[in-house]
Amino acid sequence: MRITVLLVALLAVSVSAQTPAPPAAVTTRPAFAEWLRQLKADAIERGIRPEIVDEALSGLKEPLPAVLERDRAQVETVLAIEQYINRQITATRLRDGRRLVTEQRTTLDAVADAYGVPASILAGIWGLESNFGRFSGTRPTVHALATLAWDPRRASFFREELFAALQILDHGDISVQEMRGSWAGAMGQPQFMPSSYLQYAVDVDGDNRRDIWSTPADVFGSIANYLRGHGWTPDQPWGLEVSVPKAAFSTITSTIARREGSCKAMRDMTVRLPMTEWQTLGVRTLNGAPLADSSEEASLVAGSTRRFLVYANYDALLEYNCAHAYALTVALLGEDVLRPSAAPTPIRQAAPQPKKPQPKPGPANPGRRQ
Ligand SMILES: [Ca+2]
Repeated sequence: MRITVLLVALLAVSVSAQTPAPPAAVTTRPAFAEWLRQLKADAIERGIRPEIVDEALSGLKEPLPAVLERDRAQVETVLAIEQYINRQITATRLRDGRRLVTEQRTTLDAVADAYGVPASILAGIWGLESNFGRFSGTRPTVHALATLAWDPRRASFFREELFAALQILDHGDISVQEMRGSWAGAMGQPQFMPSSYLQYAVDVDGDNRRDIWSTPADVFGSIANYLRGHGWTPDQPWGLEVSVPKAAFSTITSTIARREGSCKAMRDMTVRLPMTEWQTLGVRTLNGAPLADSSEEASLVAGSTRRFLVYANYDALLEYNCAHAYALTVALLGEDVLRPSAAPTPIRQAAPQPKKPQPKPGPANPGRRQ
């Protein structure tokens, strides 16, 4: 095997949006009004109806300072996978999540059945992205994207996202006023960037609008469709938490290769091996039982204290946001909120301090959002 070291995975996020950019060519930046005039002409040339272009862009007088400030804030936070999980899966979030998921259970189950993506995964993403539909950002998307498209730092990326947002408005899915989300243009309860919306948002309730802002069926369907579009195999699990004795972990770390990939999280997991091989290496279920026979191959993902065997479907979660902390929290949060409330939540182990600084997990996947 080519690489012989398994990184003991601290939280690792490969985030182009959080990579410091080269010095901006501020001197060549046109005035916002002048830039906007050209943008409007380009949008019309791309086929957006002039009245939509006018409605969406004419009210914009200046870039949004708060958006520029957020974009420049390069916050480095030290968080291990376990710390992130513990911070996100709180008693309050579970209590509220159980209530909100129960309210939507029929819709959630119907979408889960239709797409072959477990309700727990849909609930986990819903919970993490929007606190189960309660908050999905209040920034006006067009204004935020226009600000970031005008700013030279990542202008071409956000310019395309801005045109995608105008396409959505042109189609009539949402009004300019209602099109809101994060400071970086991630929209609605799934926090889709406009380009992801165009590709993956779906109208499940049949009103001819793909409403990821306030229609739960469309929210769940769009998340499920995104995962299917990124390789989720229907009716297959994501993975499971396992126990790995110290000596076995040491052997695995020194002998099993890591995967390759453009995203750091992909490189912070082992290659896939048959479950029988993991069994031979000493990996067991959390309560020490032998691993179930499975034809699926799995990779080992290691936090500071917790270990997980993850199947191919886990990759689709990394496509949503390429960080193990994110993907594991989605899976665990979803399972927790769907667990009957009488059942105790597994006790989380206290997370030790990580060994080195890592970027904060956050608005991440360039394919989906920034
Ligand atoms: Ca709809």
